[in-house]
Amino acid sequence: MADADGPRDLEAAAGGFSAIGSTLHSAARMGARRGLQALSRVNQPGGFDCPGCAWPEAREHGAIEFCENGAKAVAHEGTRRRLGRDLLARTSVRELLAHDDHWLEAQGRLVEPIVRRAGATHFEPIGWDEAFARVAAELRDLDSPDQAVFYTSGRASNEAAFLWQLFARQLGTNNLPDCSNLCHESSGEGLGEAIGVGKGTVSLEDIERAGAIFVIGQNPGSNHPRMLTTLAAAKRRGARIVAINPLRERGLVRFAHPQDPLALLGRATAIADLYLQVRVGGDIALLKGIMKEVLAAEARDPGRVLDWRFLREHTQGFEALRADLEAQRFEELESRSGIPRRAMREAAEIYCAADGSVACWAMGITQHEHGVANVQEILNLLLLRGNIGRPGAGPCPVRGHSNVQGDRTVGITERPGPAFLARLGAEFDFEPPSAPGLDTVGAIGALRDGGVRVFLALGGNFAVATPDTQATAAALGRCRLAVQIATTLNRTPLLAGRDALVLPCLARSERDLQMGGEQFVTVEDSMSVVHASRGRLTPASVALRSEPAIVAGLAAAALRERSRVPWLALVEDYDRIRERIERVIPGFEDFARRARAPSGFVLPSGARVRRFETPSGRAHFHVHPLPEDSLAPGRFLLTTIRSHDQFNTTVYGFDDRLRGLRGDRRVVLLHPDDLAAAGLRAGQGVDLTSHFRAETRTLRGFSTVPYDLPRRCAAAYFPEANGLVPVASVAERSRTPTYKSIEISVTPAANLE
Ligand SMILES: Nc1nc2c(c(=O)[nH]1)N[C@H]1C(S)=C(S)[C@@H](COP(=O)(O)OP(=O)(O)OC[C@H]3O[C@@H](n4cnc5c(=O)[nH]c(N)nc54)[C@H](O)[C@@H]3O)O[C@H]1N2
Ligand SMILES: Nc1nc2c(c(=O)[nH]1)N[C@H]1C(S)=C(S)[C@@H](COP(=O)(O)OP(=O)(O)OC[C@H]3O[C@@H](n4cnc5c(=O)[nH]c(N)nc54)[C@H](O)[C@@H]3O)O[C@H]1N2
Ligand SMILES: [Mo]
Repeated sequence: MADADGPRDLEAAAGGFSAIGSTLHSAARMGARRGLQALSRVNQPGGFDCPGCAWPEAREHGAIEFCENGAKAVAHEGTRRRLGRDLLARTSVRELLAHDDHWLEAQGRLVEPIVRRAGATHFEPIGWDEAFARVAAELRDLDSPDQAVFYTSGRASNEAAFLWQLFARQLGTNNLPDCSNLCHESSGEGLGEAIGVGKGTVSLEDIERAGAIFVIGQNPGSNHPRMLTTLAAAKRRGARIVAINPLRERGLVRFAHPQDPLALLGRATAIADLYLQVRVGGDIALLKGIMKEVLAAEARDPGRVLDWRFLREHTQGFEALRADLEAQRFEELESRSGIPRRAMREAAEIYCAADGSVACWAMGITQHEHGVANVQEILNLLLLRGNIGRPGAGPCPVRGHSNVQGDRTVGITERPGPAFLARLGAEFDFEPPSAPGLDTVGAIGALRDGGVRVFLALGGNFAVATPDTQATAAALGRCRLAVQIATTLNRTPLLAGRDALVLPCLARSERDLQMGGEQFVTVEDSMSVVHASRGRLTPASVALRSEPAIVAGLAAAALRERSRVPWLALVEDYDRIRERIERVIPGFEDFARRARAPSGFVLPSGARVRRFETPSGRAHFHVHPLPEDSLAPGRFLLTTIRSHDQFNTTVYGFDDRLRGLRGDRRVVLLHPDDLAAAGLRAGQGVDLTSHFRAETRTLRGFSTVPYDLPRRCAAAYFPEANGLVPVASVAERSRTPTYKSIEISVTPAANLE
């Protein structure tokens, strides 16, 4: 299906020459030899897991398995720049805060533990033992263990994360918020209720076999580039692809594989057969419209469209869904979604003609007030034709951070189940706390109210990734001690109220030497494949410690005789941690051996074989009302997006090649007619004001970009726009911030003279 394009078209495709150039540029930043050595190890057996996204590796190894983004992530941690003592001695915390995050990250790798002591203006070096002792003293001084919060970002390995949650629970708290609360929580919630497991059910082979692939609210060209290889291959063997996205994202339109010789000759593969530019927040209306057309097809051809046998044997709630769909009017669905009925029908035809359908989705679906409902409407569509638990079919929430799924599997959650707690308690001979802890949004509130005195983070950049940047910064300022385990310096520890400790760790790509020899860790990708990741590069500094070693050091110092866990012995040889994981978490039988298999192993899931672990034993349809249309006249529904030149809060550069934007990320994308109607010009300076209940928040210094997106929608970059998102504006049930639907007004820049 590949169609030939001229060189100019190729420039406009995702991948292609520009991606190669950008990749080599990244490698060069590490020093050419070290760079290429590192890149040749990414996602290879015996190598390390790409610290970029969570898209699975192809099973046949030998192929080069990294992309432009992976190269950037590897180059970022492999940089030769070091954030040394001299810089910290001459730059006060206040001065550090005056720099943006791009500058902070660009100072390079941390080389030793650093502390800002109460009352001090600067960070200074501190020894590991003293650092651990300070944290221990502060934790022991708490009135209640619930005054501590243990945040986790999804790059942490299974081994580090398992020890982290054990530390928190032995201290006595379930305050384990994580980046997943900001990310796929709506997927976990929606899937869990509908099919009994909060994960996707498909494998790469399923995508390779699917007749139709829906890519909804996801931008693989920027965020999961290796997925485009899979999609292009699916296309070539005849699969049909439907993209649902307010923006026409390049990677979903056409793709040239940077390592494909044909691409070098000027060929790109067209990806989407049907591109539905849905209004921001219009997915429920659109999915209902598509499902109405599926029911209409069934009415025309009774017994041939729906999978009646599957519906009878394995599902519950179909009649209620049908009644709801019959009551919906197409005019309403069209105006809410912005998609004409004929396009809904076309999507339904593609869906009904396919033997198996896979639905992939990401943040465009989850980060809405109706995120859980969005997910369940996707599941409704899949269930109608039995598209789950058979080859070439199923739900596929595409995860972000490379081990965010694994972290949840090994116990990073603020709401642990009783069975898990019982096994954890039995294994380590203690009584784990059962009361639910704080999630990420809850943690911001508790910090603000003075209920959190110690904030600890295993990676991530809590202050910048969360909503309401100003308010969250102020909230962090109320804790007594912030402890950040990190590879680079970011804003979060700079905002701590009194003391701040930054504990520098080894990066994924670096050699991890413990008493028991060289170690590897494990991660789980988006498709439940667990495999080893072994760093090979020389660490950025001799003083760095591994994440498991830092967590064990902290726990041993803080818990002392209160804990019967042999913390330090566990990290001498990570197989000892894996033995414990095996005894606590189902599905990890024979973990140490299977972790060494070149392609790892797949965690079992009932839903994959149509054994739905819901109370009824069936998969459930869910009926959700159309969300109210509450956008006030003259306002826009803002969505926040990523570029390929960032990894979340780490901004590598200011270009967005794939969207044709250069040099500036403080922009707001609007439809040209909306710009004109508002009396605004392209490139004009504007202020953005968000409106939530009676509250407003304003960010200044943005400029307008006319862009191809639906009327009354707007887009701006994460994290620049986070100050507009109210902490209290969260998804129903999953409590994910509504980063993808914020009501804003756009006004000419105020003259501040
Ligand atoms: N290069 C790079 N790679 C990354 C990351 C990164 O920052 N940079 N981050 C990683 C992480 S943690 C994650 S979670 C993933 C995120 O991966 P994605 O979810 O793909 O990333 P986003 O840019 O947040 O937004 C996704 C898409 O949703 C669309 N969208 C916005 N609103 C709506 C809506 O209402 N409906 C629909 N249907 N679509 C909508 C946007 O136009 C955008 O194309 O990527 C991971 N990979
Ligand atoms: N407006 C808006 N906000 C969003 C989103 C959005 O779409 N829109 N998306 C949300 C999503 S999906 C997510 S996942 C969150 C991300 O939230 P987080 O996971 O908290 O943030 P990151 O930016 O991924 O974290 C970057 C930091 O991780 C540290 N780091 C890097 N590698 C390592 C390592 O190997 N070990 C350790 N210990 N630290 C390391 C570095 O110091 C770096 O500064 O942001 C959320 N925020
Ligand atoms: Mo994410």
